[in-house]
Amino acid sequence: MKSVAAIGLAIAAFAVIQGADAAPKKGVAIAPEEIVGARHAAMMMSSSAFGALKAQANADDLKRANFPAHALAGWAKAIPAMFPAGTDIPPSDALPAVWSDRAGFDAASRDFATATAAVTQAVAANDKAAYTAALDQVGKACSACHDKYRKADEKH
Ligand code: ASC
Repeated sequence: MKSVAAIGLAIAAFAVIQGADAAPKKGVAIAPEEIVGARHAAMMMSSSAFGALKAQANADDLKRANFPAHALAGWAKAIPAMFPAGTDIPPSDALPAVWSDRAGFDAASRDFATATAAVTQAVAANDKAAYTAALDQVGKACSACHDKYRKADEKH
C-alpha cells in the first residue's frame, strides 16, 4: 500500500513539474491593449527588418542579413498567437476578418513564415538568387495578408 501511495505521489509530482516546465503558458495576464501595442511595435520592427534585408540584396556576403532574417522568421511564427480573441479593439488596425476568417488568417501567416524561413536558408547558404526570390515572396506575403486582414488606410 505504501508503495502505491509513493507511486501516486511521484506521478503527481511529475505532473506538476511537467505543468510548470512543459505546458504552453497560455492565459498569462496581459491586457488586450498591451497586445495591440506589442503587435504594432513588432510590425514596425518587421518593416525595419525587411528594409535591412532588402538593403543587403547586392551584398557579396549575406551575413549582415542573418539577424534581421531570423527576427522576421521568428515574428512570422508568433503572429497567430498574437491575435487572440478579444484583441479586436482600438487602436488595432486589424480587420474583423482576422477572427471571422481565422483559417485564412492563419494560412496567410504561414505563407509569411514559409517565405521568411526561405530567407534564413538563403542567407545560411549565401545564395543570392534564392535570397532575392525569397525576399520577393516575403513582400508578397506581407501585402496579401494586409490586403485581406488590415484596414486599407493603415500603412506604417
Ligand atoms: C513593409 C511594410 C509593409 C510591407 C509591404 C510589402 O516594409 O511596412 O506593409 O513591407 O509593403 O509589400
